[in-house]
Amino acid sequence: MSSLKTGVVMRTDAKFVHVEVDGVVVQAAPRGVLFGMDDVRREQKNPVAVGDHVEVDLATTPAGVEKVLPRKNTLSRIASSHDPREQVLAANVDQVVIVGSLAKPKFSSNRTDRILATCVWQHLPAVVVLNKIDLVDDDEFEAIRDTYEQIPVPVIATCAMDGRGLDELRETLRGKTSVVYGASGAGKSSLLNALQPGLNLKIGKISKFWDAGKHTTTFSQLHRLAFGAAVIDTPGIRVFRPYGVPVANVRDLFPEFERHSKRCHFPDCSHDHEPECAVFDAVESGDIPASRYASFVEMLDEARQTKPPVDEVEGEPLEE
Ligand SMILES: Nc1nc2c(ncn2[C@@H]2O[C@H](COP(=O)(O)OP(=O)(O)O)[C@@H](O)[C@H]2O)c(=O)[nH]1
Ligand SMILES: [Mg+2]
Ligand SMILES: [Zn+2]
Repeated sequence: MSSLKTGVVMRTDAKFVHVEVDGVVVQAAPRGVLFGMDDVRREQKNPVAVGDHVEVDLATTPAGVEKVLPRKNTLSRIASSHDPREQVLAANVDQVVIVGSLAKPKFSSNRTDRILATCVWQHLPAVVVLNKIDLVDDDEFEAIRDTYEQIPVPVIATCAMDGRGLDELRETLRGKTSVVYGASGAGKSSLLNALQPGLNLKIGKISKFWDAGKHTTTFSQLHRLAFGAAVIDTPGIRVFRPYGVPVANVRDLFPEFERHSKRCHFPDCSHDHEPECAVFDAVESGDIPASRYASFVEMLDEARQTKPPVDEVEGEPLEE
């Protein structure tokens, strides 16, 4: 009988890949062959990611990850400003749940827009969760909610403290594999703990939020929730740069620009310097929120500066 089994990657750390095989999590070492197998993989920083379906050999000690099965999709970014390779944060996911706190830490439209743009690029459905609604007044909350609903993206308002929005969040997660992404301190662990008492994810202390480099979660981990959901808790990544977006495609990552862009004077208008740009006019008139346009311009500039990937072996910390 073959000792090869198929399993799901629950977590990766510096040494081991934690693979769920027949309901049990085993630690396995990736085989050398997985590094630099083909041109695609050589440009990836990590050959195995959370959510991957892998073949493991349980006959060796430690067990070995022999093969990564074809992926349905990935959530990826450029590894860091010093490492242009693709970093796969999760594979085989149904949606990305973007948790943004409305206060403490302050809501970041730039962070939210970057991950949303990545979801458009990678064809991943996204949901925005606006957490800590107890900390802001209605006007502030509604302005942010409207910005995302007009894209359109579904928005759920939550408070991990008093339970508002948790039923809606539970139904959104049920039956799916979701990446839960957000700033350190946004309340990801608090929300997951509230949905499943006993999960016992570590909750960050408020005083640590602004202490750069200190995060309670330092690796992505897949959790199975008893109501029938799989969630991948991600570390508090600061800068999310989508991988492999050509300059000409950046504008497509902001779907609400589309209905205006037909009226731009130039059919290939980049919406950042051309005269008679209908997208720019829409920003001026308030039809497109200025925060969205600012994120777009920043990502466009970044795409223009991105050099083609180079082969680099040096390890980089996950967070930046
Ligand atoms: N006021 C308020 N505080 C919250 C809420 N959700 C989380 N927090 C607090 O925010 C801090 C960070 O939460 P945590 O779950 O560790 O955030 P994570 O880094 O995204 O996992 C903790 O002190 C929580 O108690 C909320 O809805 N309202
Ligand atoms: Mg956390
Ligand atoms: Zn234009």
